[in-house]
Amino acid sequence: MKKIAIFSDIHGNLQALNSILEAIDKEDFDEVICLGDVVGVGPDSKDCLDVIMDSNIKMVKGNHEIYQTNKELAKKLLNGVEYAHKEWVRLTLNDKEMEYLKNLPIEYEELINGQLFTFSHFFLDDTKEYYITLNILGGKEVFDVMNNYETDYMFMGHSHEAFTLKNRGLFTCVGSSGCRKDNVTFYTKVTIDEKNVRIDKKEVLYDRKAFERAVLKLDYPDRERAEDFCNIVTR
Ligand SMILES: [Mn+2]
Repeated sequence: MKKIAIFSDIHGNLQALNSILEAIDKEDFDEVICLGDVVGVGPDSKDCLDVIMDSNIKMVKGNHEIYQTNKELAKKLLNGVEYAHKEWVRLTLNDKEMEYLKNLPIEYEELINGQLFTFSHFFLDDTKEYYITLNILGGKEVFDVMNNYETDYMFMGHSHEAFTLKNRGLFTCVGSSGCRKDNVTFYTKVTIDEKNVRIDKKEVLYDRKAFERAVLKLDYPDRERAEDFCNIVTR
């Protein structure tokens, strides 16, 4: 039997990250995988990244990590305030952290009991270098993309709402653990044995008040996005 813990889209929510890792620590997982977007949106990108770097967690790149390492692409894709936010995050990161981001894989694959497991922040195009922007629940388009994936199980993030779609393989979006609207976050527990693959969402409480304080004490570019995604009332 193999047990894997997965989470994604922490987005600078240090309180949620710490609570998830504490919960994961209590169980004997064989692997812990973070599906990207550790940085951006919330107030504590650098600290969250340091926690991941100091752990044995396997991480893949999300678009927010790509924005940090590919300035040209960030310029092309982001509007003024989004770019200002990216630069604000960038100025907090040192060379070691930037090097870590540059070296992250975009996809991670593992063969378990003869079945292929794919871990990635989002759907990738044929070059496996860039991702496909699509409305993730947009019907036929999504199924066309899934048809190009030679895998049995895929786990991804990016969409902040969790969902599972069945095609040739089983595609699970684990959702965002950092952009939460209350004091509950979660990780995904995958239990794999000879016969079954079981996927459970495990809820975890985190220090919501400390998170809100961390957002509100800093006046950073595009803070409104964090307020909006996390339902933080400023007045
Ligand atoms: Mn993303």
